Amino acid sequence: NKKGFIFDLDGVIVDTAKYHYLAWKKLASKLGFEFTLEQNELFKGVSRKRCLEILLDIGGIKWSHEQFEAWMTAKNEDYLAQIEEMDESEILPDVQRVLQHLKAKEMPIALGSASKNAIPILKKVKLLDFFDVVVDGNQVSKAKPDPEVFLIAAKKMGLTANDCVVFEDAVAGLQAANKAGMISIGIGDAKVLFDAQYVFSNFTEMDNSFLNSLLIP
Ligand code: B16
Ligand code: MG
Repeated sequence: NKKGFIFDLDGVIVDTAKYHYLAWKKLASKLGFEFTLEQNELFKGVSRKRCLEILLDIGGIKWSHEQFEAWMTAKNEDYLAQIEEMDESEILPDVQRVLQHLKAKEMPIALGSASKNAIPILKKVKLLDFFDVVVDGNQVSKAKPDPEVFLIAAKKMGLTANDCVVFEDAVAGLQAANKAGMISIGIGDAKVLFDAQYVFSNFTEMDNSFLNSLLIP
């Protein structure tokens, strides 16, 4: 009996939130307002387009379609420049141990990310080979908290939603996992991630015996 394990990217495998933040902050300051780390919390797991809509709302900025597209491009170019230097040292603690353990148990592994830059990032940190299936922002039309991204991942693994486990750092992502009928595991602060069925502050807190307990039918 196989269980599929679906990993979010930003905030679960690597901490790219800080690079997204710097790029959004730069755009905000170009437009003449401040963008705080606290506001950046709202951007986690949220699509690029939705992030820009929220940012322009925060700044009270009116825009045309052309400007919107140009700002999206500018933000992404800045972000890509930031992640250019990424390497394995940016993998979050114990991610490799968890991936290796699941691989050794021959469990299918998928990525379920809102990012359109997921594949280049996985290549940079040399983890792409662990993934049997990658579903990213290029393949989904409905952003988290819609369960689409995780349902596509389950389908591609050949599994039903009930046989999938999702690791997520964002509230929207956990809600998506719950809606999909999957086991939702929050990685981060339990006070924020109360939608999750289980919460661990990071993977070092999650031992292999917990992972094994998820494999029992
Ligand atoms: P991109 P995840 C999400 O990734 C990020 O958490 C979110 O902050 C970002 O806006 C979104 O990806 C889109 O990223 O601009 O690279 O397409 O957490 O779902 O892996
Ligand atoms: Mg995330």
